[in-house]
Amino acid sequence: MTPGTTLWRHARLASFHGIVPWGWLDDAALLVEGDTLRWVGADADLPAALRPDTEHDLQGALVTPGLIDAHTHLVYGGDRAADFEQRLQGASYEDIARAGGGVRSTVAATRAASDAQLFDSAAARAGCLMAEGVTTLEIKSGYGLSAEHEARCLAVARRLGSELPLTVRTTSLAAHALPDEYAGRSDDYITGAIGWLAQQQAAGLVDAVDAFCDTIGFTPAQTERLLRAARRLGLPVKLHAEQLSDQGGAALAARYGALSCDHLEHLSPAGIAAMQASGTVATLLPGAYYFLRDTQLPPVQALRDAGVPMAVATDHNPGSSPCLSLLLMLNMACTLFRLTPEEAWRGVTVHAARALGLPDRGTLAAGQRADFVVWNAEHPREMAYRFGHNPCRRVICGGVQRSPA
Ligand code: DI6
Ligand code: FE
Repeated sequence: MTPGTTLWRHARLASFHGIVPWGWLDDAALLVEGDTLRWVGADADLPAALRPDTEHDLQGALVTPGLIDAHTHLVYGGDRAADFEQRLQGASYEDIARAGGGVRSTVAATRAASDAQLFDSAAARAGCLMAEGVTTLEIKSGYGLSAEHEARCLAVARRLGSELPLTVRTTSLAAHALPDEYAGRSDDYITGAIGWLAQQQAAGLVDAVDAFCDTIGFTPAQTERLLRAARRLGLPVKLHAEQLSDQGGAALAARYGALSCDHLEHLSPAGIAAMQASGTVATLLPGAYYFLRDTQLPPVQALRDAGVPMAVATDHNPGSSPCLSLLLMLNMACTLFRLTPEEAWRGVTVHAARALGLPDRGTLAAGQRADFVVWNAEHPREMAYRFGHNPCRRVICGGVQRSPA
């Protein structure tokens, strides 16, 4: 059976396709067949013979690609509101982590949570992101830290993708923190994590591999062992790199063809050059920068000068970025990191897609997935300008309208 065709007419379109700023078209039409865009262009150029099954007149409403949150840790138990309180009483993020709080307290809460609790809490969080037009979401494990609990968290993330109307990509982040049972044996832990990876892949649970390469995470040598194992299994890699210190993680990940290096506040010129050479995306996470009250800015101008594509994501996690608004990250990428509104938008669309290795989305053009958002706004720069405001009117995900018209 041929899937139905739907024609969306008279959109103000920011397609992020081609060389025009914003991929802008004043009066555009989009023809959707099944889950794919068949034709996108000026309304005046619509082929005369077109006979769509359904037609909508958008009356000049703004349309953009569906938003892509390319870095989240959405599946976990509990919260860290008490850590937040301690930080306000003077403890640093590293102090809390070293004292057994931080990531390890979330690991305990995650292990204690049932699958249903993990699913329901993550689904509620995904719902907040989706309400703002997110159609593709990356979810990392990293709060299970054992074969059983890492696989459980990845399975919950996979189930979110099959039960909710959005695409979920899963990333194995067993090398997020050292669990207590491996205290003093971090090399053994990495050996274990490498073994789990093959099992996770055989179970169809993992799309990419990530690690936290930093002073309170894993060393470059340990990170490299994991990245090498991932590549041997044919899995793409990403890295939490240069967040709290410069470990040379970005250059290391670039050698393994990393899809993205993320955070990057302490990224060096050598790291930038390596990322440029390997075509690695720089994923900027203004929520963590803000929430940890960091003062070291990522080298945005140098990344821009080098032509390294920049993505922007929430880094949603309970410890350093309990943020559930990708639209707020657009604003913070501009106010805190000085991205232009168009750069910030490209960061949650076309460059976010690249950070996930998904060339079929992030722009609106013939052949791309039909993931798009209709907004109560005139121009996408308005979403970078306002904050605490959600003008999302309707979301079409894989050709299917998600919210009521
Ligand atoms: N960097 C971060 O900012 C998060 N993980 C990481 O590797 C923080 C995770 C947490 O505090 O729970
Ligand atoms: Fe993260």
